[in-house]
Amino acid sequence: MNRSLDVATSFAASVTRLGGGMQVAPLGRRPKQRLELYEFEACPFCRKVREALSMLDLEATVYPCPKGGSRFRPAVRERGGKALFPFLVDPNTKREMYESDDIVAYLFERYGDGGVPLSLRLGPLTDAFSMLASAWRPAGGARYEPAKHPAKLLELYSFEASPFCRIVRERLCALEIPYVLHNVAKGSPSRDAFIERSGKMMVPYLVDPNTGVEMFESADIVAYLNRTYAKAA
Ligand SMILES: N[C@@H](CCC(=O)N[C@@H](CS)C(=O)NCC(=O)O)C(=O)O
Repeated sequence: MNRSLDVATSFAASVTRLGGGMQVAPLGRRPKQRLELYEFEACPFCRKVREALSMLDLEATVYPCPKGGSRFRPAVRERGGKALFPFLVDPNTKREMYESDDIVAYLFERYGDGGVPLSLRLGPLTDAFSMLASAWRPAGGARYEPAKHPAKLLELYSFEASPFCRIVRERLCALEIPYVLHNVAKGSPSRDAFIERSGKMMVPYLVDPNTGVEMFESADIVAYLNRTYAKAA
């Protein structure tokens, strides 16, 4: 896809959700162990959960489960009984959950101040706008593409409303590359540590411990992922 169109449709997806996942909400207790999220980028229900994670400044290990993918989908079927996404695992409470509304409510109850922001509690209206957001990029992070599997987890500094981060998450998703998602939305207390590490406040920022690469710039990151991990079908 042409780069300008790529960024424009990704930007449109964020605007359609009125920038949900741009700004941190009131925070509550912090998890000791990292959450785990099985999801795929194009799924509108998964987006609601990713917005919640950004707003609550929560990290997660993301296991991408694009359609046609075989890496992590079986684990969800085994653990929960069905291949339905999003699927959240909270090792701190041993909760394993389907259903985006239940997951969002759980996250704000446990890690926020209990109140779910309006943009995420409008039921069918929230779903409709999240579906519209996905509709801008129907092929983005929807289907599996053959890839090599890195031994160590990649790390991505991101926040849900950033159109540039979405472009990178879509690629990680299609290639079924699991990663640690560090959310650094506006107001995030994690931003100082991120700036300390990377040198400036800009996302997406990819860290690949398999190759020692650490980089900014969504187009360069996508090219790096393609070069390093994509396999011709
Ligand atoms: N009510 C559920 C709906 C979840 C749902 O329908 N997810 C779709 C993806 S958008 C799914 O998992 N489909 C099965 C598949 O992709 O194989 C929720 O809000 O979490």
